[in-house]
Amino acid sequence: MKYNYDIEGVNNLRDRVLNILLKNRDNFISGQIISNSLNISRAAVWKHIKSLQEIGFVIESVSNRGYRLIGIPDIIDKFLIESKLQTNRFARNIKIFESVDSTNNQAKKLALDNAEEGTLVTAEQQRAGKGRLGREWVSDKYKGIWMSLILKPSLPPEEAPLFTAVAAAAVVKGIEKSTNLHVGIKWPNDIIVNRKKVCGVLTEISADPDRINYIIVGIGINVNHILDDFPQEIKETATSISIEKGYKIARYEIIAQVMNQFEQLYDLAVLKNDFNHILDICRENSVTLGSEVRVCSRNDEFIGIAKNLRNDGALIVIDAMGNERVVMSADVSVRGVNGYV
Ligand code: BT5
Repeated sequence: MKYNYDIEGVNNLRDRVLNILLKNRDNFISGQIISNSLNISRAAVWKHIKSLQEIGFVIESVSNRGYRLIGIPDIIDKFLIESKLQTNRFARNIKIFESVDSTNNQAKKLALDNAEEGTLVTAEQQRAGKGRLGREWVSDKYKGIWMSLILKPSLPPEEAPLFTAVAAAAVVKGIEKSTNLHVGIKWPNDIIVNRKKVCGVLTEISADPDRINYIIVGIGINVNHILDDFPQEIKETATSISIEKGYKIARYEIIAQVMNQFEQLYDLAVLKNDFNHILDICRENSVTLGSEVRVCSRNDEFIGIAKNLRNDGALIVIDAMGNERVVMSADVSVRGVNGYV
């Protein structure tokens, strides 16, 4: 049998041992082969195997046959994410926290500290996860993906709202690729499955009058929650990927696939100035277009039919008088007239 140990770019020894096991997943590989290929002792190989087992990797060890990786824990691990990344820049620099106030706040600090575009901040738990307009985002430990991406497009600030559309399109495509689950977009920032919210996007912008300094795109995806994990206030309106699929899903794979899609769509938008493809994905997967919606802003509320997404990302709604109303995303919530969607 030919063993595969592509160790390029993997520096840490534990990760290099893991890389070999991953590449030969479900097959035995001898301790001697690992030790020879990494130029470390058999005892050192054993030490790294034990440390991987301690963080939840299920590795079988059989004398005369060696080691076999049979289970990967659901941890957010840099190396696991990288093993599925196909990007050049996005998530190549990752900062992982066990617990933070909000990954958007941490990303903002890094952006102010000159972090490069594509830097990703993730956390196992947020103690003060943020929704739009000061609302709370429930971010339980180990259950979901709470992450924020730093973008620095050379574009004027008027274009910034379009990046919520880029994120929504990337999430739809990324979830589909990693889990085969088809999800829809409730304009502008909710990702929906079976009429319930599985993900929310919070885009925060720092800009001068003529240019964007940075954009933080915060993405919260409910992954391994069961219904009882949600607090009473959102039990009726929230769902998770595993509730919809019926089994648990590895979060690292979803993170990587969302980043893969995000970079492709972002490059199309920013380098080729083509937002049309992204808006088409949003239109095709919209659960808002064609429906009767209630638009609520601070000083206005009306009911109408959502007609189209304009090229700048605004929603066109026809009100009861037949007038075309342009709804910008900044300060409104759009509800179905008979419930959440
Ligand atoms: C959002 O706001 O949907 C944006 C959520 C963004 C969360 C991410 S997580 C990583 C990053 N760091 C942060 O601090 N935030 C971002 P909005 O459209 O305002 O929706 C908020 C409303 O959704 C709340 O008022 C609840 O009704 C509901 N909600 C809260 N937590 C939820 C959850 N986990 N799942 C589904 N619905 C939730």
